[in-house]
Amino acid sequence: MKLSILAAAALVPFVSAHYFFDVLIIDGVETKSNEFVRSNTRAAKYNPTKWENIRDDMTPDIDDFRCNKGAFTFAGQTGTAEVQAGSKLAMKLAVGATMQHPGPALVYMSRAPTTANNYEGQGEWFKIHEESVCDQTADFTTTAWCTWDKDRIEFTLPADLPDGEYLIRPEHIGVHGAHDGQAEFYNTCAQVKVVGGGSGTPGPTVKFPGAYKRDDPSFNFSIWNGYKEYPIPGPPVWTGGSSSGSGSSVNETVTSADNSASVPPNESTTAPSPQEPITTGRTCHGPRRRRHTRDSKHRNLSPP
Ligand SMILES: [Cu+2]
Repeated sequence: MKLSILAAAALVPFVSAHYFFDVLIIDGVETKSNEFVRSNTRAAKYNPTKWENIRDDMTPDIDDFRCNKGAFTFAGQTGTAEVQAGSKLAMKLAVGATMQHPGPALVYMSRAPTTANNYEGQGEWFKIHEESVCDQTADFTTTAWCTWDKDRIEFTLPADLPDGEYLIRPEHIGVHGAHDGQAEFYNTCAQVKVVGGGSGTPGPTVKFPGAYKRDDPSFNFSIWNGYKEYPIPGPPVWTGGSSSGSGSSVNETVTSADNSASVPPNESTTAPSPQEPITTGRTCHGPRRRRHTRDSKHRNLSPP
């Protein structure tokens, strides 16, 4: 079936914008753009990472998925912010963008063996924050999602975090095209030195790449046809204490024997139903309202 771009646009009634994180906010105080956040080498810095219809060569299956394309080449020129365990941080988008894609936001951390500006992120990552749907009664294609139209992801560093240098990896995932395998990943890394921390053992941990699989239910999900529970990707959030989270039993601390916990539910992730919107097959983007920042690829899609 062939639909014109205009007809497809009418079926996909949400505003789109691409974006990237560049500012770390510490206890409400904004630092400078890329002062503590690694930049990237993408031709268009705001492009998402995808499995389908990829922009440049970025997919979630390559090493650069840790901090975004070429980010490690900026590590040496990026500062490392001293932050107190237990403090409130945020990661803010560049150039006034807001998260006008439906989907979850997650924040991961990984401890550097030496210094943060010398660390590629190949070690273990644990999750310290996640948010997805905040209002099930709102429009599930837009405002139902906690991060909708916000310019930042806010989170708290666990007080139990051991002192040391870490990477912080904020991630927003646009799932508007996930029914078609086109989840969009927006992420980067900030460099921090945690002080005043505790003696917790963060976990469960995952690695990037590896934590996300193309056929995970989280990335084969439809926001169309009303609310349904969203399976948040990655391990459970670590809030302190032992490696399997607060209040865990001894048995749960054995990571190798705990694989079943990380296996996605064996639910069908079949093709989208015919009622779902038909996209143009090129991008997630239907209607153009010129919300993209300098995304010339999309400029010509405006209805005449
Ligand atoms: Cu998009």
